[in-house]
Amino acid sequence: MSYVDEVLASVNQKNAHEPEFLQAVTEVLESIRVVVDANEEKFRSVALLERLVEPDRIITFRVPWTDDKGKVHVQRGYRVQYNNAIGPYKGGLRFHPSVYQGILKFLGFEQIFKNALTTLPIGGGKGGSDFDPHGKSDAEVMRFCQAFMTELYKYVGADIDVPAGDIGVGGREVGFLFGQYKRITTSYEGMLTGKGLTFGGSLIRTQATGYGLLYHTEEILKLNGQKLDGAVCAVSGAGNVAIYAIEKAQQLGAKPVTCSDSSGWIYDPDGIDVALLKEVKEVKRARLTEYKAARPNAEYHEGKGVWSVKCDYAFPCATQNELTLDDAKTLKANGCKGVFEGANMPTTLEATKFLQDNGVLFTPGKASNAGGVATSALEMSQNSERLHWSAEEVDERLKNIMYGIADTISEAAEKYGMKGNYVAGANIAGFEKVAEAMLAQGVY
Ligand code: NDP
Ligand code: 2IT
Repeated sequence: MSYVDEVLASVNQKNAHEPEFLQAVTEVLESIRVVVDANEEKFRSVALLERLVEPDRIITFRVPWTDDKGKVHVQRGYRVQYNNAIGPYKGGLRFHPSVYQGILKFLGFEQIFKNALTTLPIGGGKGGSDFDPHGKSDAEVMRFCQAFMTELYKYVGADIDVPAGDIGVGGREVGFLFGQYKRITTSYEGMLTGKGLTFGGSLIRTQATGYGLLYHTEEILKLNGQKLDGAVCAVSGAGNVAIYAIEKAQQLGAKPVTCSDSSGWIYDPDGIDVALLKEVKEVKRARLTEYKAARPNAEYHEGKGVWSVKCDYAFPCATQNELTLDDAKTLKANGCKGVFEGANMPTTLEATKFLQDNGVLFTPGKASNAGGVATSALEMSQNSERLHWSAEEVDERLKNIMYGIADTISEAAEKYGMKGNYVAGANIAGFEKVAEAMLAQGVY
């Protein structure tokens, strides 16, 4: 049995109840097979793959918090510190009822390769809780965040592990988490990113994942003789990533016509009104029915459906496995020429294969959504030197990082005879950097 197959069999056996984690590991190991096969003895002798797939540690803790009526609730909190071969653990916190260890292991594992692709010195980690911020008051969210950090503070730090936002964790939550860390430790340090601009946050971090996704897309399209200008785009999600993807797509001359949340989706033939979307989602924290109420020409539908709309390019920006094989077939039939992942692993393995086999450009989240964590690393740099860079400077760096990632994954795919397979390109380029660092640091 080949080394890759052996490790895959063991991972499947040991983690049978974590399907998202198995999906992420399968995708990565299958696509680095060519590199592993060429170095089989060297890698096997130091158990490189076994060490890569096993997190350095997983911290799990109880999070008790009190609601506004005085009732006490208990949530589970986690931090998966996956791999720090190239820098301190770095990755977001997700607050969503679907969170369990398997989701955070998949996200932490993906983060290792994503962070390597940014070229910045950050390792991979992820954390979160099964807490659901929807419908909670600001005071409830604050008490939950304070309780969460009361445990987490022991394990994080500016040179140890630096969390940030993800689903359900934005500027409000990061502020509460930072306040509690500061209170407990009396230390004022950059141990979280995505902070407010008045207390160490970086300009452009809020916009970075969505903007970065579009910079990345621009470059991939350029490499393939296509362009965004005039293109109709389908976007899913209506959160941080989706909103700023829509904003940048418009700035680059494209026309995004959809967005969605967990209740339903919008088709706005005139193009999404991004100011209205921000008002509904960022200010009022309301449902998309409020968007429809203010836009008579727009359609609102319950459930799932953004991939049924005719578009040139698709940007899944909500959650994992939201774009299935059937969706991929519909997109292709409707003339879609490219799918660029804003979310982490939003496309199923079958859908990815279908798109790749049918000439649809496809880039994986670990490459195309890396702008968020890259800008987080820029926030860490600013915190370390106690300086604040201008929006232009951060945006310019973000742009160059995203163009660079597109070129890197394209070249890596070509080098191994898989031209245009950006999944393989991203996994190989990320793996090569992490593997080299792990090999140099001995067995640990
Ligand atoms: P937000 O919480 O800001 O927004 C998430 C959006 O997706 C909301 O519109 C939400 O709808 C919808 N959504 C979430 N879960 C589901 C679900 N199970 N079914 C249907 N819709 C869902 O999160 P982000 O925008 O920050 O994150 C979106 C994706 O991007 C995630 O995969 C995340 O891991 C990834 N990502 C985020 C980065 C960041 O910097 N924030 C960086 C890189 C990747 P509702 O409000 O109704 O739940
Ligand atoms: O998935 C991701 O890359 C993020 N949620 C951002 C992580 C970060 O540390 O900024």
